[in-house]
Amino acid sequence: MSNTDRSKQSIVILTGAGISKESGLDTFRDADGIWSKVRLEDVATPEGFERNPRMVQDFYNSRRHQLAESDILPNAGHEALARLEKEWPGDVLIVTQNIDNLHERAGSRNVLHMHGELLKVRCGRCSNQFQWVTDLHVEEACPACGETDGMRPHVVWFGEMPLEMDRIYATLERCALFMSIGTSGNVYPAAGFVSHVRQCADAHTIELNLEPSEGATFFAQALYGPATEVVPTYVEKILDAGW
Ligand code: BJW
Repeated sequence: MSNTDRSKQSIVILTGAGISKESGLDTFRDADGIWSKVRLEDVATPEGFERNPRMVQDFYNSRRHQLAESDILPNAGHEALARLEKEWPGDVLIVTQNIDNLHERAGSRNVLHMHGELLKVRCGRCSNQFQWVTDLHVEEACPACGETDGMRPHVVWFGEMPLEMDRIYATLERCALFMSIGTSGNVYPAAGFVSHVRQCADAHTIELNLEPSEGATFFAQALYGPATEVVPTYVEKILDAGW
């Protein structure tokens, strides 16, 4: 591949909880994952929030606290992707299902959080969003409209529409490389991105994960191992010789 060609080759990277595991954040569906401790119906659905807003706010407040702990840091996987964005002459977009901010803290700038962001909240009454680093309380007044019954974490629960879908699909359709990192392939629409790419783009597809995901057979290539090892290795290869 010549440098001129590279500048036209865009890369889309889907990330999931597995990339942040070695930074100290739990995945969802591994044996010790979040869903082994709390029921997703209780904390990750609009119905669960309606039933028990305090339990849901407590769940996200404790995850917000954990993200602020001094030992929760970007790892070599996040750092390699930030390096790729800096050094690859074409566009690099990270579409993350994660609500943590470890990609940004590693230096990535082009990041879409399709399932929302832990450090943001929004008002269901007036739709304004706010940066939020502390606890969010039940009956918190909205800083914009003042209503006390609309504030919620800025996250996407089951049954809700993920964010930025038009932009994501448009970018998937013109990419040359689609990488999926640290996601089990259980949750749609993200789990369907690889099939969409294969239908709509002439792209190479690769999964980097600890183990084969639910959608492993849809990828042209796979590298299995911890993200802190396989991601830097593959990024080095791309920058050196392409895919
Ligand atoms: C490592 C590692 C290491 C470990 N290194 N790797 C029937 C069929 C199809 C779809 C549906 C259906 N019924 C309902 C649906 C739709 C539903 C859905 O997909 N349900 C499934 C359960 C079937 N989806 C939705 O409702 C979504 N909305 C929607 O579809 O809207 C309609 C629509 C229509 C048309 C177009 C577009 C939209 C919304 C989904 C919202 C998901 N929300 C959550 C919570 C977010 C907030 C929070 O964080 O609390 O998002 S659930 C949770 O799962 C979270 C994650 O982002 C998401 C994905 O999990 P992820 O990242 O894959 O984690 P794990 O734990 O599953 O996997 C980790 C992987 O890492 C594993 O493979 C490990 O091996 C690996 N790993 N250590 C590398 N060191």
